[in-house]
Amino acid sequence: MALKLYYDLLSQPSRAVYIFLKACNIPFEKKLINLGKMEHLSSDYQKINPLQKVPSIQHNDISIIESVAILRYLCKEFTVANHWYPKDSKAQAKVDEYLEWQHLNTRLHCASYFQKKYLIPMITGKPTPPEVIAKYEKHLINCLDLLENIWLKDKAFLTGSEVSIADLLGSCEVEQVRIAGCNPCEGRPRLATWMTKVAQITNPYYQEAHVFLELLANKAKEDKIKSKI
Ligand SMILES: N[C@@H](CCC(=O)N[C@@H](CS)C(=O)NCC(=O)O)C(=O)O
Repeated sequence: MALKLYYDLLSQPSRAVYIFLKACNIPFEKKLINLGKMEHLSSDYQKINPLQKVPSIQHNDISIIESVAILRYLCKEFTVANHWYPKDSKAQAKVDEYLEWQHLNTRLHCASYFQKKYLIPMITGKPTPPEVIAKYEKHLINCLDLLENIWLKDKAFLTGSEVSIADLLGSCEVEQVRIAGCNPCEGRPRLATWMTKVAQITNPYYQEAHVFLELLANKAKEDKIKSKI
């Protein structure tokens, strides 16, 4: 069976896998699972991903869920440049360090901030109380500062001098907070340079995957300016 990717480009890990497949020239069939239309909750999709989340892939006789597992599988199963997930144990362990860390850090704090400040109020029509947003913002700021001052302190990319799957997951996750009106790069020059580099290396696909996000982020920026007038 040809490779199939089940995804929604509003999902951070979906964008990372989508950009990776495109940047590595791996042919795949696009299977859009529209989160806004609740398509991830259908019984058909539940057979592919019992957790009813995106992304997932199907390849030959296997379905794989979880973006980290998917990206590692793709790096082993297809011919891709070594820098994405180095074969050398030491270099690979450096990429793995970030992949393990990000679940309870970049992923948790960027996604939680996005959900509390933007997604949940948008769905329910009820704004999150400012003191609750402040709590999530504190965690977010701490996490972005760790990216700036620890992970990117002395390296061009999160885990070394070359781009890896860690950078794709990281950058797609950080982009998401822009929809909620946060500029993650403000006061963080290393983060800004790093995100620009990840985009440059994977363009035009990075841009393509972020078209809708850019629209939402620009709207959030305009709303912020208007609220100050
Ligand atoms: N750890 C998973 C996270 C997957 C995930 O939470 N996906 C979100 C979109 S970013 C989703 O499908 N949410 C739908 C829901 O929870 O109902 C991964 O990295 O693939």
